[in-house]
Amino acid sequence: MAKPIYILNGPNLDLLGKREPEIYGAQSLADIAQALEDKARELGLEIVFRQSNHEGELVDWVREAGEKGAALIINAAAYTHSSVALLDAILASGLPCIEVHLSNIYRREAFRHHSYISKAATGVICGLGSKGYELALLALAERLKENR
Ligand code: CA2
Repeated sequence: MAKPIYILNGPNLDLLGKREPEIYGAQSLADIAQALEDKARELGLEIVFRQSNHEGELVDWVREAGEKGAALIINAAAYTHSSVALLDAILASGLPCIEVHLSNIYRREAFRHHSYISKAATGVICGLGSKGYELALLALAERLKENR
């Protein structure tokens, strides 16, 4: 069986749909997961979709993705701006990786303008809301097809 695409989400993204809809949209994380499951089925892909509030757990999952997955989509949330550990794990995984942010981090506070993750990312999508995850999945689907 083909390896799945891991879609990992960082701290506080479990609050989606409950707070700050003007920044992050009205959809819950479960809504986003469902839409991505549907899109993945259309594309003939398997996904593993997870969220954690803990940096170490995210590092463990990136390492799991490196062993069992074909590619990685990650919204590391606030760890984007602080985590060398996640950067190192993504680099070590050797996976194609797309970094996604719901909001346009460059229109926000200066501390959100720097991403440690981007150094390991094949591509970065931000500011398009949950559509960003879908576009990342499409891009990886094409890439994986080319490399078959
Ligand atoms: O825009 C994004 O996707 C972010 O990764 C979201 C992070 C933020 O720290 C990054 O700078 C940009 C925050 C995720 C918190 O999500 C919430 C959702 C609803 C209510 C409150 C927080």
